[in-house]
Amino acid sequence: MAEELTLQAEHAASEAESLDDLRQVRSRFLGKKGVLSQRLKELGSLEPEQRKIQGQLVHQQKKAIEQIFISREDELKLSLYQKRLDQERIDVTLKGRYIAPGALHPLETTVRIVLGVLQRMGFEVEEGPEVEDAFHNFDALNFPPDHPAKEMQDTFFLAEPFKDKFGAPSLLRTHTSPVQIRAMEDRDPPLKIVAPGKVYRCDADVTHSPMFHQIEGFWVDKHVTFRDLKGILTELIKGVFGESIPVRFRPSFFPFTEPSAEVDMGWQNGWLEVLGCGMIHPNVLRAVDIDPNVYQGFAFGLGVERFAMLRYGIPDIRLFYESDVRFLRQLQDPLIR
Ligand code: FA5
Repeated sequence: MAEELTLQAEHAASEAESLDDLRQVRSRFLGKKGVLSQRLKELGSLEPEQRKIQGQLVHQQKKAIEQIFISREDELKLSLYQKRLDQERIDVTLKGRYIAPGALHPLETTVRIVLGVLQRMGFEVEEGPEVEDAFHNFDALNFPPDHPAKEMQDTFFLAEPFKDKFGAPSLLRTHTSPVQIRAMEDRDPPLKIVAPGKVYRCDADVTHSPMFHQIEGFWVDKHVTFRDLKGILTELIKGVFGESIPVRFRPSFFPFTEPSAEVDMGWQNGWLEVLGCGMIHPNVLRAVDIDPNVYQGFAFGLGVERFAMLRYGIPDIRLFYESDVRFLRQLQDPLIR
């Protein structure tokens, strides 16, 4: 009878095809309510002499059956492992699939080149929000209340619920100059900051896009002069386009700078405007509680697309936004990361 139970256990264990099955079968024999526990309990009703003999037998049997389950478990584990090895085998002789390496967009490359030159001259990089209020985008920058740039035709105003703190609708910033205001509100001079980012205007043709990128730069300190502006911007343009590029400063007008200038660079036997600049207007400093009798500064804003078009010789600004890899691949700049 004892032999029979061991044979039954052996048979049942060998039938179990998974570790789960095996666990169930095992508890039928060895569990708390299993056959062997039952047998051990029954010993209680035997005579002491008999109990001793039977007890030894049941214990031996229990050991043997435990061993059966341990062996079967090892066997199952090994076969499952074998199965996994077969299923998950990788063919190392198979040729790898080609994953094209990514590359920076030419506009990003251009931004990094410009920032690199300015960072080497001590400018810190900072960013501002693309959704602005009229105060930071216009008023604090000394735009008069009726300035045409504020009109719906030129500026994208946002509908509810994007109201500024005065209840006026927010807008998509039309230039990066509001970063000047935010930085000066935030901290006292000296400030030497460069701020790249997206800007938005209702404007679209081969050289104008409704979304484009600008890089703002400004330096406010006690002794910043127009001479610093000229020197730094000349260095910037030569740093990006090469030493031999002719650079010209031409008087211009911006509400937030006085005097103001536009910078042209030599291009195809003529001149091409690449950025606006000037000495920060005293009213702008006053708007952020900086005393214009103590501090002065200069600021400039350049169009990234314009720089990129010149650098790569691209005739149509819209090519930058079409994500055509045949175009983008031609402009890869392996040195810029
Ligand atoms: C400004 O936006 C001034 N904030 C620049 C400035 C900053 C002046 C600080 C003085 C001090 P302007 O509107 O000219 O200026 O734009 C600057 C540059 O952005 C232009 O020279 C041009 O390169 C580029 N730009 C303007 N509009 C577009 C457009 N729709 N698409 C692409 N580039 C544009």
